[in-house]
Amino acid sequence: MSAIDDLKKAVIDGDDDGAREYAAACIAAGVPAMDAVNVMGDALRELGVQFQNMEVFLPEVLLATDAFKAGLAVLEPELMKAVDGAAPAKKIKAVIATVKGDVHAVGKDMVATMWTVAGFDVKNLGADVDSEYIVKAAEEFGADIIGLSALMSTTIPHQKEVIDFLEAKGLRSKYKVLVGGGSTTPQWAEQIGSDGFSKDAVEAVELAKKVMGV
Ligand code: B12
Repeated sequence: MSAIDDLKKAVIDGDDDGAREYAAACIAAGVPAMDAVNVMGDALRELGVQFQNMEVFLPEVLLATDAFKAGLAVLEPELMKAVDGAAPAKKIKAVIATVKGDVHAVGKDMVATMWTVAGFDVKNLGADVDSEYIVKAAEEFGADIIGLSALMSTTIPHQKEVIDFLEAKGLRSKYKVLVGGGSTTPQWAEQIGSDGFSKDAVEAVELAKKVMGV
């Protein structure tokens, strides 16, 4: 098996050491870091299907998530190198959170990583974050962008809640609100009056630069 296949298997197996080892092997073999990150994301999504079919259970998914994070930590410096020099002249400031009631953090963390790698100043507020707190944190941080991740059909309404909250406080025009995550669609993004949607972390960089006009 190639290093990238081994990496995918290590994530599926929830093998942190393996994920670190094969992430390093991918780098040594010249595999683009983003390809390696994407393959780990694929591994999690495949597990999600197995989880839905009750072929695996929550502990396996949790272990896989940890292995993903272990691999990502090794790949992060390479991601930095890949986009070095592409940083926008104006430092874009962004807060990002997974919305209330939703603990899924991996995709949001990937977006936070890619925004950081692209030279943005990013404050990652974590997962299961209250809408009011997200707005407060954006105000305190002086953010330009609020990124909202939601992976469940039951939690995407909280993306709208944040926008409603901004509107109620007269703050909506201060921020670009970008949304993403498994249950989010471009239609939903438009319906709730967000400023944009992206399906993955690489596109999230382009999207953020586009809405900021840089
Ligand atoms: C890992 C995982 C978990 C882990 C999360 C661990 C963690 N700390 O993150 C654990 C085991 C805790 C978990 C728990 C649950 N899970 Co879960 N989980 C998953 C799984 C397998 C993978 C998610 C993931 O990490 N994907 C990989 C990342 C890289 O992809 P991503 O998140 O989509 O992110 C990318 C893009 O969407 C985008 N993006 C993401 N966020 C943002 C934000 C912005 C601003 C932008 C621009 C872009 C962007 O960029 C990212 C990177 O490319 C999915 C299956 C799936 N198909 O997604 C189920 C899934 C999301 N889970 C599901 C469910 C139901 C649950 C539970 C309710 C299960 C239960 N019965 O207890 C609980 C929820 C608890 C809660 N209250 O939140 C369902 C949701 C169904 C639905 N549509 O509502 C899914 C789809 C599985 C399924 N098929 O049933 N889960």
